[in-house]
Amino acid sequence: MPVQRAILILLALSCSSAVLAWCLLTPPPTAERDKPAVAEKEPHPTPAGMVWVSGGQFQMGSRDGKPDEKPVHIVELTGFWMDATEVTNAEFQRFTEATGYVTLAERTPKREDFVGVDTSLIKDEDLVPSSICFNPQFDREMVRQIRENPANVNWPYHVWMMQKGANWRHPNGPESGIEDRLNHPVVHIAWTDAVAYCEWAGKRLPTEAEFEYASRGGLQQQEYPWGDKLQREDKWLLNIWQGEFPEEHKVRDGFEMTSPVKSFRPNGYGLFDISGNVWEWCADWYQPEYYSASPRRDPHGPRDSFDPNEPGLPKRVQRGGSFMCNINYCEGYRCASRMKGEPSSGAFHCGFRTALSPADYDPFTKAPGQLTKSAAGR
Ligand SMILES: [Ca+2]
Ligand SMILES: [Ca+2]
Repeated sequence: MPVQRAILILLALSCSSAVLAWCLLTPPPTAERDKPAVAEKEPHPTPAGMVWVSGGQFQMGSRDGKPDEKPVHIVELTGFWMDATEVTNAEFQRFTEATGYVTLAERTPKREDFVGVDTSLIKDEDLVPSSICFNPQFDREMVRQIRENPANVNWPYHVWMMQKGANWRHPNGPESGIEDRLNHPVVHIAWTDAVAYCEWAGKRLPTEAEFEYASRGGLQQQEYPWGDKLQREDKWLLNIWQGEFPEEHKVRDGFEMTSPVKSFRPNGYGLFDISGNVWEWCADWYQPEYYSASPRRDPHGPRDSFDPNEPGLPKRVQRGGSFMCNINYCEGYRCASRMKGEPSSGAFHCGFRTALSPADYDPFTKAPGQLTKSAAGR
């Protein structure tokens, strides 16, 4: 599979490896609720399908988390609206029907699309539309042997595959469809695709700080959107993977892959699946040490990206984890957990939700996606 885009995705699917970050002035975790820095009332009627997240300050990052989650630092945010759910197949279908937009996974890649690899190694038959899926036929013995060495942090790469014909209309390949998944989150969405949807809808992707603030639902320095325990009385509160990944999939939460949005209770801000179900793109570039330099007020991420695992390859932030996340794999569903992905790559567990600032409200009401009743009714 000498396709760089596939490699980029596979690398992005792994958890962040060890990178240097400083632990400075780390406040102790508390169960206090965040206090608004400035009392902000919702300035306009709530857009359909969104919730108002009042501005305030919070402790971003994790004292005990991975290096790129440190240091914990105070961030102050202006209020914003955020979609209550991940963008669904039905919503994305309205967008493509209105615009004729074709996602990157549906387009035939060209050799020149693959930068930094020997394109002569790419076979003609591999230059077909495709996207990343889980490979249930992965070599279990090989994966077991690789995992015996803790230094092999890239072992998850061996359980993914480039699936020809996989895209948002066909999540598992050409034989699959979305007719019975219209209320599931759209998947196989590249960052570029998500931005195109946002522009049509008159909205934008959330910043990484907005996503974490929203994910915490008003709680302070808790592991999950509802508190510090993953389960409540043995009940699963989100769609992730139960069992030892990747050999054992117990599906205790009832969903082997995506779940219909709103299948689980929302967090304190009324946001559904802000942890689990599918990964969600953020606007920011990714840099593991950004927290050491982040501005306090409304941070928008670094000017460019840097991933020490793949220097020179651009990466945007992904948040929230997916139905593939597990405690022995990535724990992407923790509020502070960070992920990154190459912007032209999607996968069968990657989607997004949108945000909107009060300052953009008037242009939003005039956006193409809001001028039709069906689009406004999300
Ligand atoms: Ca599940
Ligand atoms: Ca999610």
